[in-house]
Amino acid sequence: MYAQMVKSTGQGVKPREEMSEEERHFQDRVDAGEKIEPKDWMPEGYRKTLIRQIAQHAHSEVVGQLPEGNWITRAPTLERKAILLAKVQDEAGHGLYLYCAAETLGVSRDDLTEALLSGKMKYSSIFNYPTLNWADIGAVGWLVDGAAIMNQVPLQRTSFGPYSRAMIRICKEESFHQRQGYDIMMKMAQGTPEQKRMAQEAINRFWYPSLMMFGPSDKDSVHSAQSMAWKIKINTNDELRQKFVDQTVPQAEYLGLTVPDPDLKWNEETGHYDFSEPDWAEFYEVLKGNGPCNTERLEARRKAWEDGAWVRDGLMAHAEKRAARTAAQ
Ligand code: FAQ
Repeated sequence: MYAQMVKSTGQGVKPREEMSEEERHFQDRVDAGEKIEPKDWMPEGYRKTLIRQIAQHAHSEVVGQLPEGNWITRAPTLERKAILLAKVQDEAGHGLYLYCAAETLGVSRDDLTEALLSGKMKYSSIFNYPTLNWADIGAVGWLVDGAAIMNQVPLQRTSFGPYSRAMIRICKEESFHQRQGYDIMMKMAQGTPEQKRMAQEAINRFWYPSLMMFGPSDKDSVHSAQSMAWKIKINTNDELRQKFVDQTVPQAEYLGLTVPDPDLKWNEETGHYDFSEPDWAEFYEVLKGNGPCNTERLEARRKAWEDGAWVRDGLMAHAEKRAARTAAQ
C-alpha cells in the first residue's frame, strides 16, 4: 500500500519538450507562483513527493516530542515546566496540521503511521539523539528549532496550498520555541561555571546533528532538483545549512560559548562562515536505524499507537452512530 501510494524515486527534472500538455500547463502554473490545490490536476511524482515530505515532516513533529517530553517532569522551575509543556503540545499540533495537509493528497493517517512504525517512512535524524540534561533542552530549542525555522520559513511559499498554509501557522509558533531555547542557554551560560560547562557540552553534542537536519549536501541530495523545479522546496539543503551557520555563530558568541568546529572562520570574500561538514557516514547510519535512540523512539511511538487504539475505535463508533442517526432523520 505504502509503496504504491508514497514511494517516489529521486529523479532528474523532466525536460519541457518531454512533458505532456497537462504537465506543461502544471509547470507554468507553478512557475507563475500559483498555489496548487488538492483537487487540481498534478503529476503523480509531485503528489508522491509531497506525501513523502509532508508526512516525514509530520512524523518528525510527533517523534520530536519525545526528547523534550522526557524533561517535563524534571524542568528546574514551575515556569520552565509550563513553557516546556506548551512547546511540546505545540509540536503535537504541528503534526496534526501536517497530517491533515498530507490527507488532502489522498493518503490516510493510518497508512502513514503504519509506514512510520514499519520503518518504511523516515522522520528527522535529529530526534534519534538523546537529551541528557537540562542544557540539552536549551540546545534543542535554540539549535533544533532554529534549524527547523530556517528550513520552514521558505516552505511557507511552497507551491502546494495546504502545505503552505500549515507552514504559516507552524512558523509563528516555532519562533517562540527557538527563543525559549535561547533563553535557557542564556540563563545557563550566565550561571555557575558548572552550568556554563553544561551549556557548552550541549552545543558540542547538538551542533553537528543540527547541521544534518538540512539533509545531505547538494551533490548527494536525490530529490532537490525536481522538488525545486516544482517549488515544493524553495532552497537547496546547503543554502539553508549555510544560512543557519551564519545566523547561529554570532548567537553562540553572544552567549560566550563556542561552536565545536576548529575550522570555523568568517570568510571576508564570500561574506559567510566557512565550516566543517557533518560526518555524513554517521548521518546515513542514523537514517538506517542505527542512531543512539532509533529503537527507543519507534518503540515509544508503537506503544502510543497501540495504547490509543481504544480511543480511535471509540471515536469511529461514535462517528458511525452519528452518521446512522443523521441518515435516519
Ligand atoms: N533526517 O534528497 P534529499 C521539526 C532523507 S523540524 C532524516 O535531500 P529532500 C520541528 C530524505 O528523506 C524537522 N532523513 O531529500 C521540531 C531522502 O530519503 P527518502 C523536520 C533525511 O526530501 C523541532 C534522503 O535523505 N522538518 O520536526 C534527512 O529533498 C523540535 C535524501 O535527501 C522537515 O521535515 C534528515 N535530516 O530534503 C519538532 C522539513 N535529510 O525520503 C520537535 C521538511 C534528508 O528518499 C522538536 N522537509 N533525509 O527515503 C524538507 O525540507 C526536506 O524533506 C529535507 C530533505 C530538507 C529534510
